[in-house]
Amino acid sequence: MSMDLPSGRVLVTGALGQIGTELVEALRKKHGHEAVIATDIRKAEGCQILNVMEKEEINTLVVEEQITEIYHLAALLSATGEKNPELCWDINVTGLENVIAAAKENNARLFSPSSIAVFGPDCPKRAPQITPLNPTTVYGKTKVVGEKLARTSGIDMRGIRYPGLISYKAPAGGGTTDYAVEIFHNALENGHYECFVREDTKLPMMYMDDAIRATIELMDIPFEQLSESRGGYNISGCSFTVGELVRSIQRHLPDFTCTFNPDIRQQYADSWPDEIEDDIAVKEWGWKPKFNLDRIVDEMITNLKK
Ligand code: NAD
Ligand code: AKB
Repeated sequence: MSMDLPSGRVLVTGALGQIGTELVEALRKKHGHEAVIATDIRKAEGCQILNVMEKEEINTLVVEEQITEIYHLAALLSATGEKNPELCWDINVTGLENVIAAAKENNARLFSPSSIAVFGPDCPKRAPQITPLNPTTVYGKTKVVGEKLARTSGIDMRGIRYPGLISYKAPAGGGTTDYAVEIFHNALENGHYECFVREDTKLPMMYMDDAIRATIELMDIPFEQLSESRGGYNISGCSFTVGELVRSIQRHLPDFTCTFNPDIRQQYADSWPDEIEDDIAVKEWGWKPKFNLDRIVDEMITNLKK
């Protein structure tokens, strides 16, 4: 198992998504532009095509590019995943197994995100790090498998149970927490948003800057310092209801209105915790968020207006 900190080249899968768009930027700043190979199943400038279902192609790329660190972001999120559970399992579990195989064969370190979707309705509303994981969604189940693989695969593999992520550089990718991104675009473009979960729905959320910093900080910690929780650390950002989000947006846009028309995503949201207990991440690698609700709203409105 590799116990060293990175000194080689970095591969990112799913690089054109909500997280990849900003993580690639941050990794290129850290390691240099040429050292970071961005890949996705979709085509874009500066990004190579790589389908994570193609095991041999992943291995060939890792060998040819002398990859020593992989950030595996290719996945289907909860809302898209529940519409096509078999595809969700294939991409999220088989795709991850393919990436683990390439990492193992080439002694590369691996970051693979988990999610607050690992928790189920039996979890306390303030979710502890260590608690039974009984998610109701297929998406959540794939993330529980990912965390288990982090403990059993025999490689240096790490992850974070990201909360819902809020950002302005790329659209949210088909999750339940997408309302917390869509609401800003609708507020600015139409002055109105019809939300697909109830006003009192409260979920753990985080601004993308915090999430990217957490990812890089976690990967910088010596392996020996991390415990069995390394496959999916709880990290907290801030928790708020949609009503609180609306009122914070109205500080900038007093005429903004929001109506509520819950759909199937309400059930997924109701099965997840309201808040996250992140004592283990704080203790093991010093996690501390910087953005609260009002600061996130200020950043989102200012940047989207630009
Ligand atoms: P996203 O949907 O925005 O991006 C995923 C990317 O993967 C897309 O660009 C897509 O084209 C690509 N992709 C899909 N199938 C692929 C395949 N077969 N091969 C290669 N690429 C493929 O997702 P995201 O929000 O950037 O999430 C990245 C990771 O973080 C996922 O594992 C997700 O579960 C996790 N996560 C995200 C959030 C969030 O709020 N964004 C929260 C918790 C966990
Ligand atoms: C989703 O809503 O599916 C994601 C997540 C919390 O994993 N944002």
